[in-house]
Amino acid sequence: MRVLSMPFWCVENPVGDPFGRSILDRLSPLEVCDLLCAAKREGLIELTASHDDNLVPWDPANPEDDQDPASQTSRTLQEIRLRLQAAGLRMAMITCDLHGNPVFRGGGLANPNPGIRLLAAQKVLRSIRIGHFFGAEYLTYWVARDGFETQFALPWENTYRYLLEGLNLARRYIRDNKLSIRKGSIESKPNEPRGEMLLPTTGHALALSDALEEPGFWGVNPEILQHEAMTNLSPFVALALAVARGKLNFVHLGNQKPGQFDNDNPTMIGMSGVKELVGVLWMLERMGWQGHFEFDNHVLRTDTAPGADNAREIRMDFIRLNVENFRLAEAKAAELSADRELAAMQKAIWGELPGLADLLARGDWRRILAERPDYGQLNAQAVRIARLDTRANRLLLGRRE
Ligand code: XUL
Ligand code: MN
Repeated sequence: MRVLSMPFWCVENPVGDPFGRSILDRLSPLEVCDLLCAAKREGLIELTASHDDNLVPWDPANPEDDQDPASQTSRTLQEIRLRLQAAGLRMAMITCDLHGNPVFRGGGLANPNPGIRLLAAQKVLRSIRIGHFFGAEYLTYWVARDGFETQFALPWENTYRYLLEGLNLARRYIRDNKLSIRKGSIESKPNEPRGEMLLPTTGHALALSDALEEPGFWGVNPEILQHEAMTNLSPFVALALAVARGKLNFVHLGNQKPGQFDNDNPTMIGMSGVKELVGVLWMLERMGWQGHFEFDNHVLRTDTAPGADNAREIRMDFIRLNVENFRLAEAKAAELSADRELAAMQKAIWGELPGLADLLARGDWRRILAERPDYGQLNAQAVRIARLDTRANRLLLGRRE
């Protein structure tokens, strides 16, 4: 069974939208922490994650308040750490919120204004220290407000250099100070909150990661089914390429109607997504990827109601529903992996010519040129994909025969 993470921000979200205010009562960071600890005690999750701002407020005039043991920031962080430790819940990932504070409305690490880039850099370094305080392994950079609405607003000749400088700085700070974070993670998104974002897809994030000072430190955490599907891309290519490059850190998980705004529906809640998620789990298992899934979604706004009891119960229910849906998909993926009939159908399509596969893998062009494959026989076989998919559908819908 996969290890699962539920972040602070998903549970805290009181679910307002651009057309209406929040309905759920707000919870303090300590109250959110207590719900996450209860979820750990129930055996639902093993890990959590947070933005800096979900834990403690940021004061730009005092960017090192976390270093002062007497500060309110330090006291709150201490209390959260004590509660997490008592529940055995690990903070796996820290990410710097560069989207909420209005000063970052024109961008964070890639903001064209060096004064704002400096504020962003100081905030990222503080987030890294907070992550280290909790023993976090991952630092996520989500592209957030690094983007544009009009093409003439950005100094394009410098824009990606700014991003590289900001991320290289983060890596150097972690290395020089021997901090707990062992991987940087880049999360792409095509739009929202900006009209266009600088890293719209996982492919863009992977390409940028290779241009950083220490490419091996950096990987990605695609958000499926949301971020890629917002522009009708497939989660399979994003994840498979990231695994093939050895750069899939973890997966952000929710549900999405393809082509829409960032739905952030809970896992498998919505009109589609069941077959996709089962397929993703089947594929990642096949590829031997061992990492964890982190929910990144929120309560459906319809499913909220005001009041203190609702504020806790609805959020706990939200965690339980995410986990239940994930485990359903996971069990189904295992069933598909174990199905002999499906395996036989795949074999018929994928071919059984290990000698030739090895020959191609070795890449010796002389031997490759010397072969004479049987074109007639190869061309005479129908590629029976619809039949194979029907078998998968039977398994998905519970009709085994
Ligand atoms: C926004 C999103 C973020 C990141 C972390 O769409 O996915 O919550 O995952 O900042
Ligand atoms: Mn995300």
